[in-house]
Parts: sequence; C-alpha cells; structure tokens
Amino acid sequence: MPAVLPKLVTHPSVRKRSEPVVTASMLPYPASLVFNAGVIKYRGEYVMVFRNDYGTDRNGYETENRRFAGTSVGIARSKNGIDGWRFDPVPLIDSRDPGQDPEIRRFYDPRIIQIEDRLLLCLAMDTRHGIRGAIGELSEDLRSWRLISASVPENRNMVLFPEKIGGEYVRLERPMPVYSRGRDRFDIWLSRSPDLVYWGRGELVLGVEDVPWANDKIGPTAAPVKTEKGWLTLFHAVDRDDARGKNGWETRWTKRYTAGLMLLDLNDPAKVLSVYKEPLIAPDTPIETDEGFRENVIFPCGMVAEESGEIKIYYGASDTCVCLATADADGLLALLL
Ligand code: BMA
Repeated sequence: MPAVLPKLVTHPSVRKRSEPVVTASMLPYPASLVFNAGVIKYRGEYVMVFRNDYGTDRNGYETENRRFAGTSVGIARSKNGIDGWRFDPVPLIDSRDPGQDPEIRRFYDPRIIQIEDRLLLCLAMDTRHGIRGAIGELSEDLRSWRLISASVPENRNMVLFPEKIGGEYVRLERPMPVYSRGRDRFDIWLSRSPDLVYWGRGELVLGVEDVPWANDKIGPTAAPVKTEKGWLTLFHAVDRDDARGKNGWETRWTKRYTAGLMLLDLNDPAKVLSVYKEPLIAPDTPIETDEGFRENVIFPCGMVAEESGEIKIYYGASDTCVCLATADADGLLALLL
C-alpha cells in the first residue's frame, strides 16, 4: 500500500465558499444530515437533488447511541445556485414510505442529469440483496419519478454523461469487486446503452493505482462537463490511514475523501487523456476536517458549467451539509493539458 500523504490541500485554482449552501436546518421537514447533492440548471433555475439522513446527528450517535431512522432524497430550487433555496414540502423519495418495495432499503447519493428533454437521476440503491446502481426519470414538474433500470450488485456512484455519445447513452460507474481486488481496491468503469435499460460493453476507465494519492478506492462523482478538449471529469479518491481517529457510525473512521480531476476523450470517454497528479479538492476547512458527522470527507455529486466559464462544484462536506466550490474551466483544463 503506498504511503499515506500527511496532508492534502485543495488546489489554488478552486475557491471554496466559506459557508455551506444547504444545511439540515433549512429543510421544511425533519432532517439531520443533508449532503451529497446533484445540481443542474433547468428552465432558468438551479435544481438540486440532495440526500438527507434523518433521525439523528453526530451528537445523537456519539452521546446517545442512537441510530438513523432513514434516508430520503429531496428537491430544492434556487435562482442563483447559491442561496434562496426553496425546498419541496416533502421528499421525492423516502425510505419510510410504506409503498416502497420491501426489497429496497433506501436510495441515496443522487445525481441529476438532463439529456435532451429528459431529467434523469442516478442513485445508489441499497437492497436486501446488495447495493445496486439505479437510473430513474423525474417528471417535468420534479414531483415524481420512476425507476428505469438497476444494475446487479455491487455497484454504486453511477453517473450519466449529459448527452449520447456515438448514438448511445454512456455512464460511469464503480463496481465493488471485493474478492478479486482485496480490501476496497475499487476502480472507475464505463458502460453504454441504447435505451437506458440495457447496459453493456463494460470498460475500465481508471484504476485506483493510477491515482497517486489514493490507496483505497476511487469512484465517479458529478456528470462530466463537455469542453472542446474533452470531458472534464471529477472523481472521488479515498486514502485510508488505519491510525486515523473516529467520527461517524464506525468505531473508527479511517478514510479521507478527496476529489481528483481527469480529462476523457470526447468521442470515446473510456479513454483517459490526462489525470491531474494531485487532488483538486481536499477536506481542509473546519466543517470538512473536524466539525461534521464524518471527518475528512468531501463528496461532489454535481457540476454546473456557466456561460462565463465558471464551473460550480457542489459537494457533500463531512456527510453533513452541501458546500459549493468554483473554478474556471480554462484553469482546470490547464492542469490537464
Ligand atoms: C461512501 C458513500 C457516501 C459517503 C461516503 C463518505 O461510501 O456512502 O454516501 O458520503 O462514503 O462517508
């Protein structure tokens, strides 16, 4: 296992907003931890799809020995993508919903992607028989959704490219091969589909060994952003240090989640053109390193490319709240070319 780097910091080309953009206290229904949110611009507004674990928080865990009561996926809208978020009065999906298929335990870590006029969701789906990657479709009014397809277990962190490539839908995904790869040596894969239902032609995109600061696993984050030079693609990268302390539900929380940056070929996105050699975003503010539910976690699920060239990156901080960082597309490309 490669040595764990003592300190990882956010690249200076990325600017983090000092305050979270969405926290649990903003929601109109009971919520404890609101994080890992996908965001798109849709009909002149920013639409956020976020995860909420409810029932308790870090204090409830550590001092009262309480467990979570469930997980929901909710929707919020904002005019500027920063503040003034308006929340739907009830979650879109709620693990407590009595109508939910008993096989399904919960949906979480949503990504939202618009392809042509369709609003698509990629969700992790915990079931009685394993973790599956699900694709769903949102109704135009964002009030309901339907499941289109779900992978076989174990698969998570699925995200669709925002347009068809070579006439096919394409997704990044992260299967979890525990037997053949050893403890958490997980990589980023890609597959293609004619219709969002049938998926195949799986190809390895990036192995964890290709990310110098990761010694554990990597996975897809937000939908890639198209540029003239290629698909600007974030990924999450995990390094584990068994000497690390604890926060969260494990007896020990030994992992650190960062975000890396790579460029994928426009016509064949299974082909990696470049990977930046250091993390683009690392947990390095108090909410990310000390104050949240799980220390040292940043987990992006949404990127919005503005006409000005600014890229908004929405990420879950410490599995506790949603934060926003910005960068310039040209600046990011300069790291990769
Ligand atoms: C991953 C997922 C994410 C979470 C992250 C850090 O395995 O469960 O939902 O944000 O761990 O806790």
